[in-house]
Amino acid sequence: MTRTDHPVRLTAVAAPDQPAVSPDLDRLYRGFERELLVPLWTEIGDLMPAHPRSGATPHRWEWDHLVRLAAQAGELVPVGRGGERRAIALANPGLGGRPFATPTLWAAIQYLMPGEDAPEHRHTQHAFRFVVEGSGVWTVVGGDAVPMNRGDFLPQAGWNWHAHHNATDRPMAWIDGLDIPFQYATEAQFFEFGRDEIGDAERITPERSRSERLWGHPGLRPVGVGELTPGSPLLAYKWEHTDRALADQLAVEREGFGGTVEPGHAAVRYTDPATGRDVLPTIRAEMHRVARGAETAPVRETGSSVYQVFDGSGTVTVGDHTWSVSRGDLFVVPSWLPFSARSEAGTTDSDSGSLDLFRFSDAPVFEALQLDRTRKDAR
Ligand code: 1HN
Repeated sequence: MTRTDHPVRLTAVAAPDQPAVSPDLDRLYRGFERELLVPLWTEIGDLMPAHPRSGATPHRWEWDHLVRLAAQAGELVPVGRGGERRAIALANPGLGGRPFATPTLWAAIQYLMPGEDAPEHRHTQHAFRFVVEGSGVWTVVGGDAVPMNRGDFLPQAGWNWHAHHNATDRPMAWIDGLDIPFQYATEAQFFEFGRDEIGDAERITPERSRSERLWGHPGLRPVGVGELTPGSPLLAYKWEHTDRALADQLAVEREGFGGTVEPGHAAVRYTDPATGRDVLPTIRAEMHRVARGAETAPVRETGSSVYQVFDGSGTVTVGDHTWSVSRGDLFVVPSWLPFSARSEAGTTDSDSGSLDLFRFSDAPVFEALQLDRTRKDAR
């Protein structure tokens, strides 16, 4: 290997915490380079910062731009073996053009044309779908066809076979969240192709999946179901339940009995009904409702999040970026940057004026490793 493409480059610099620059120091550094050695004194600020400094940048993607491009892809790009999915990932501008929304999380818009199938496969990456608009696609997980409708959250733990089919005459878009960047760093991923065609018995369009009929009753566990695989056995969390939980939480608060995160800010976490824990081993998912005129206090957390506006409009602040957001817009909150949200009063009388934010994060990883920290900043 020639010196110019040598993987280790060390430059002696004049700085108070660095050794004096001299020809001898330069010779020492060339010796380090030859032997592929890096001294801690040139690196410590980067390796051990006083607080998290994310490489990811706060960024917002506007939903109508994403949908327009996804619809063009629907016309031009077939979906089938190899590419597997017509999924278009958010690439954080701080992460070198990789299809990574944050250092640990993948987020994409996926688009399926009328009558199309996305072929069956499985992978170790944990995944979910969230539907901000539309309906008509069934995701078939382990042979169980699960309908996808606006507001539904569909977790899908790693290593389950899955395919999607659009049984209607309209295209449908939704978002996918996966722990791809995290698993990429672990170098522990596996992937397998499934059947090229899903069976006719699975190309059905039931209103409720088997999983929902078994697991979708609050506080009631089916006694006869045996050993479970990791992740939630409930494959769809329906909007009607999420909506009612948030509305009830705000009503209980108004009656003076608390129950919210902070005044005017209700939130629910999607949990595994068998364990009460997070819905996926590496991903936490929540829905937040900021009531009309309310504002959340700025919070910093280790780990990163991706948000999608489910309904309403408002203003969100991430570090020193502030954006106006409305239905479908996505944005990222990198580690340890303060985040706050404010709802905007609705424009019509029928509009509740609240801002509903779907959030997913890598919190289960940080909690398992005892790296989770939260700080509420003064407003
Ligand atoms: C995948 O399997 C899906 O099943 C979505 O819908 C996005 C991104 C990378 C690799 C596999 C899906 C994906 C993916």
